[in-house]
Amino acid sequence: MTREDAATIFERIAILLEMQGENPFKVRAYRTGAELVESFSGDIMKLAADNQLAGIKGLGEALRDKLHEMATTGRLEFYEKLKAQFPDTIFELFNVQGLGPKKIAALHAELGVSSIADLKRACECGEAAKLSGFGAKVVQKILDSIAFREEHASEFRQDQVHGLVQEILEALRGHPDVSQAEICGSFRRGKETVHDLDFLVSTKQPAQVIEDFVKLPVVVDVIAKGPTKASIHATHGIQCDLRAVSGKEFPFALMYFTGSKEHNVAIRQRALARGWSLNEYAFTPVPDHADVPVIPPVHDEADLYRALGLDFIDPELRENTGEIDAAEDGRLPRLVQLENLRGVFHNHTTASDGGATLRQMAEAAHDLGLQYLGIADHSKSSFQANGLDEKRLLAQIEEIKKLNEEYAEEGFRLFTGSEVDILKDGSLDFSDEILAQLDYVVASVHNVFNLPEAEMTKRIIRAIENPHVTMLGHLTGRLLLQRPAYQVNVAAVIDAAAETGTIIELNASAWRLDMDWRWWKLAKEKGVKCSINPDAHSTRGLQDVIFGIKSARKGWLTRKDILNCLPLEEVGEVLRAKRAR
Ligand code: DGT
Ligand code: CA
Ligand code: CA
Ligand code: ZN
Repeated sequence: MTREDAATIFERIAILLEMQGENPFKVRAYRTGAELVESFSGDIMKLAADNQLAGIKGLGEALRDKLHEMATTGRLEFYEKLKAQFPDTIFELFNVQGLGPKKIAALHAELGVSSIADLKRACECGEAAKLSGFGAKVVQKILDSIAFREEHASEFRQDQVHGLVQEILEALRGHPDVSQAEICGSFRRGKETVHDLDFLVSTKQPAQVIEDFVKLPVVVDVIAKGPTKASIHATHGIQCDLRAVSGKEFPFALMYFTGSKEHNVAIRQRALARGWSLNEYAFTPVPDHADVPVIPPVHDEADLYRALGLDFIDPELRENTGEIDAAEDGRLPRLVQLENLRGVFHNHTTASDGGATLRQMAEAAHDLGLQYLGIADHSKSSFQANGLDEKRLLAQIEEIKKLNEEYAEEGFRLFTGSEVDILKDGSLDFSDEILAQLDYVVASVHNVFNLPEAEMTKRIIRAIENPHVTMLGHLTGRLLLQRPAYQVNVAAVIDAAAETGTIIELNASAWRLDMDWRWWKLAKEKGVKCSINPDAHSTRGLQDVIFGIKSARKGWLTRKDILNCLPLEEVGEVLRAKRAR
């Protein structure tokens, strides 16, 4: 049994116990256990098999025994018994907004609801509204959530496809007949969600490459197969298209299949104006066109753009939102890269709902080559996330100070912080006196999402007007493919951030990528800085910055626009700046 399987079982035990109304501490123990098993830095399944788990913080005796049983027998009797009481589809219900374990238990016990399809029926026929604690409003919220999920049923988040893309690229690049392989389409452009994956290879043996592609282990079924292209469904159900072209055609096909369609249309018009027609294989002179310039050789995409009088346009920018004019005038930004990050803010530990301790998070950040790690556990109103009260927060500040003494000689530093809840009226969950003791503060909305737009906008602006608030967390609260953004006037919030000197977070979790990339150009024009925050709930979560980097690049951002590209010596000054205004 893999550690992922074991973690999933712990997570599911937590869910099932919660449904049965078990004590919240017990439920949390399994949830923390799941995070820990997933992000543990050694081979935890081997340790479990050898009974070597004692002393690992956050893993009590009950969980150690269960992990041992899973590692040695490949199953867990306790879980098998627990889950026998419910059908497997029950777990789908936990992704529906407005439904918690209590409501799911009631739906299951009283109406036999055990899947999203059952739930939809129970809501539509009026039965669900009659249950205690439900009513018309709750039912409407459930139906809205189901509709939102159905609307996005054919899309995938980056975290769902990232590993698959690497695996297929590796297989293609390792093929003896393939000279070049790339991923194109919305994935290459760094979109927050994608419909399908578009692969491209250059080869002299297209038929053989196609034949081997459809036999890859990730292939679930073959949709279509021809001499130079194929489409398959891969694991998770995502469609993958492969096209095989010659080396000469490769740059043209790469540009064409990267898109976007709107970018392609504009580029093709530009080519036509020179008397060249452009398709996925080549430039060709337009017959009867006056003064057609000689077509220069094209070996790569940069040559292709150069032939049209343009600087190379990074794939993330190819959305026809001004990148072509900028490329013509030499005004394209030099986009931020992963290597530019020097540290990360907004991270959770076991003190609230994270799976790793302060020290484990710090070591993981240090191992990634970062110079600093900003902690920001939840505040007391986020009781479901075990938010810290004043006393626990002050104790954490002390703990961080001690760790910093240890880390000082390694040139690494922890910053004290809080992800403080923005309450309904825009006031904050901690007093100014408490906030003043922190290095930085992230303010976020975590409840009461259903305010009218004007009220939500006012609420958020009031929060960031507090001089102690360094940055605004996940601006719209969206969960990609699961929950829409709440109503908020983003442009007005950007103006207020500019006015107050508040940094806006680009939450790098693949579920959020919030603030959305479409707003960053405006924010940058107004002088608002970005912080790419992993919002990590485990050591592994720190690596989500790769998704944040893609979105930042899509938002035209450079190293200079991003707080956490600053070296340790300079970043503290910026954190203090707003308070000093
Ligand atoms: P999605 O929906 O997430 O798969 O988004 P894309 O952009 O990957 O779209 P897809 O897979 O339909 O097509 C891949 C690229 O191929 C697209 O970005 C641009 C190019 N393309 C597809 N259809 C057309 C078209 O009708 N005209 C032009 N100019 N380009 C196209
Ligand atoms: Ca695509
Ligand atoms: Ca496609
Ligand atoms: Zn949050």
